[in-house]
Order: sequence, then structure tokens, then C-alpha cells
Amino acid sequence: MKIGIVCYPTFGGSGVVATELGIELSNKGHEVHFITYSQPVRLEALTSNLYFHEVTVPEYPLFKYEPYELALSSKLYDVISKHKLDLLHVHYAIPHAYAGYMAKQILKDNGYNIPIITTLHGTDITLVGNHPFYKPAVTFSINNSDIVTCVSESLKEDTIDFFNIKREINVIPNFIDIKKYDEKHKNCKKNIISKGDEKIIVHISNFRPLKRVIDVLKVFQIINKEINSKLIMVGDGPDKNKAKEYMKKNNLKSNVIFLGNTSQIDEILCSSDLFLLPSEKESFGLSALEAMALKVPVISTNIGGLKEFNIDDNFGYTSDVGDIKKMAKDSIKILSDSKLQQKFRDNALENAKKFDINNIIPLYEDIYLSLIHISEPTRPERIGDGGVCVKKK
Ligand code: GMT
Repeated sequence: MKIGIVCYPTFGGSGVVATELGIELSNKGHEVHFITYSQPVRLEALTSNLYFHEVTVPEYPLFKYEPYELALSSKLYDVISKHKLDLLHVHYAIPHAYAGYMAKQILKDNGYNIPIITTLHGTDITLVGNHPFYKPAVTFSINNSDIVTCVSESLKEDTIDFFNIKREINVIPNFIDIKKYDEKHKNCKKNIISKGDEKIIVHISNFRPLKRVIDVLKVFQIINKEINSKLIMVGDGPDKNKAKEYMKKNNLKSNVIFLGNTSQIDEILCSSDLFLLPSEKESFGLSALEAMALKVPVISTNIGGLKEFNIDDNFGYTSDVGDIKKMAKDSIKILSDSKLQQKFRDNALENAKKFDINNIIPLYEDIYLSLIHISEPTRPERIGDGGVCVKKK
């Protein structure tokens, strides 16, 4: 199949999932075209069946806000017609589903039928998408996608609760490549990060307010009083300075490291003893899944997609949002009991295996095939610079 993928090219979960999906589809022989404003961070190499098309928005003095959706729709029209794509898979509703819908209409006007799959990831529904300024357009673009998928049962419920949805939503969970993580685990050089019996605790996020990074530091503060430990804060975002301030004020500087964004997540996780994720919203929790795959016990809140991992007493513990005391107590329990820690490490990997890439990618492929068969897209041929026409049989 020839597949177009639209996503955010950043470190965020939706971009990571979209990129890993595209890479795996290309490994399986599909031709994959990424269309976004810069090369996705996890897309390290382009191959003969893996393409990247950059969307640029020209500056113009009249524009207070640059019209990215317009540029993206035009680029989609261009790429889809030039490369004769079979389908377009957009990740994150805003503004991708909307731009995809517009591109579909422009192509339709030129006799080309392109099916659109929209995958909802979380904040596009639970935070930004239901703002009154966006809601009508988001509702419209969800209802007018050919297929809608979302990454957890919890996100499906939220989508139905928050929007007037007149269609089916398929749940396809996020995934990881267990084989890759297994190799990483075998070759892990733990002593690069920790000294002696020091325990390594890690948090990974985009430091947005909903990640509650101050809770991470408060939990660590309690742990650190009892356990020789170090906290590694991975990522970047709006609450980073607030977190650094807290660290300085509370004399945690010698035990907390802020790493910023990094592509070495696997190296850090495989050296870690505990993963902290005290978010108030998390539609899936990809970073928790990555931790599980690298055998790291998880302490998290009991919300959204995190509930669906079955963490409690299995490979970690969950708490209500903001219950710092319980999170710290549970962390200490794990870190001070090596038998429990080992049991949780093994269970974490066992649970992560359910989300192995080999179980999930075929679910997307099935959806793609069903759409192609229903839509039977005509394959137009490009003429001149802008126009397309239907290929003569
Ligand atoms: O967590 C974020 O704020 C980033 C956001 C994104 O769009 O990249 O993550 C969302 O999508 C991820 C991939 O599906 C999920 O693992 C995250 O749980 C989800 N974030 C939230 O729901 C807050």
C-alpha cells in the first residue's frame, strides 16, 4: 500500500507513535510518506520506500497567524496526487483531521478518492479539542473521517462524552518493539548513571501542567530521605523552570538531574529502578509502556489509559491524582524490597508484551485494507503543475 502519514514531528507521544508506525509499515514493504513541518525526530533515516515531505508556510505581512492548515491541505493534495497514495492516516485531530478533510475535498473535485483515517491521541480530545473555539471543527472532522481510531478505551469514552460523535470509534492501543527493548536490556550499562547502590528514579514528559512535575519532585523528596537515590527528569516544557526552582529551594540539586529532550530514552530507562508518572490526564501513557518494556516498575496515577495497564500490585502501584504520600510510600516499598522489585520488573515486561508491535500493526493494516476495498480509489495522473486527471484504463 502507499500510505501518507501526518503527525507532529516532535518528541510528543503522538508523533513518536506515528513515526514508529510508519517505519514499521515501510519495513513490511509499504511505501510510506510523512507529511509535516519538519523531519520527525524518531525518523533517523529515509529509505527507498520511506519519504518525508516538508510543509512550509510562506510569510506574508497581512498574516497575524500563519495558515498552517491551508499549507498542509495544499501539500497533502500535492503529495497524494503526485505519489498516488492509497490512503491518508492523520495523527492528532488538531488541525490534522481538519486539513485532511479539506485535502480530500480538493482531491474529490479532481476525481480522486482518498480515504482518511484519524487517530486520536489524548490532549486533542481531553484538553485542546473540546475548547469552544475548536470544538465544532474538531467534531466535524472526526465525524467526517472514513475511520477513527483512538489509543485507549478511556479516550474512546472521553471522545463520546465530550463530542457529538455519530460514528464508530475503534480502539487500537499504542505499541512498542519488544525485540528492540530486549536487546537494549541485555546491553544496558547501568553503572554509567548510578553510583554503588544508588537507586535511579526517572520521569519522562513534556513538562506541561497536566504532568504535575512538582508532584514528581515532592514524591522524590520523601523517597530520598529514606533511600540513597537520584532523580532523572527527562524532557522539556512549560513547567521546567518551576520544577528547577523547586529543586533549588528544597536543596535537591545534588540528587536531581534535568536532562532535557533526548533520543537516549532507552539507555536511561534500562538503568532505572522506578518510573514516576503522576499525571492528571493520560489517555495512554506511552512513556510508562516504554518503562515497562525495559522492566522498570511504575508508580502512577489511576487515571485514563494508565488504568488499562493493570499496574496495581502487578508491576507497580497507582494513586489518586496528587496523593504524594501514597506515591512515596509505594515507591519506598518497591525500592527497599529487592524480591518485590524483581517480581515487578518481570511482570512489567510480561505486560508490555501485549503491546508488541507485531500484535498491533496488523490491526492498522486490516483497517487500511478494508478502507481501500470500500473506497476503490481512482488513480489519477498528474498533469502540468497543479492539476490532476483520472488515469485512462
Ligand atoms: O502527553 C502529552 O501531552 C503529549 C501527547 C501527544 O500528543 O503527543 O500525548 C498523548 O498521546 C500519547 C500517544 O498516544 C499518549 O501516550 C499520551 O497519554 C497522550 N497524552 C495525554 O493524554 C495527556
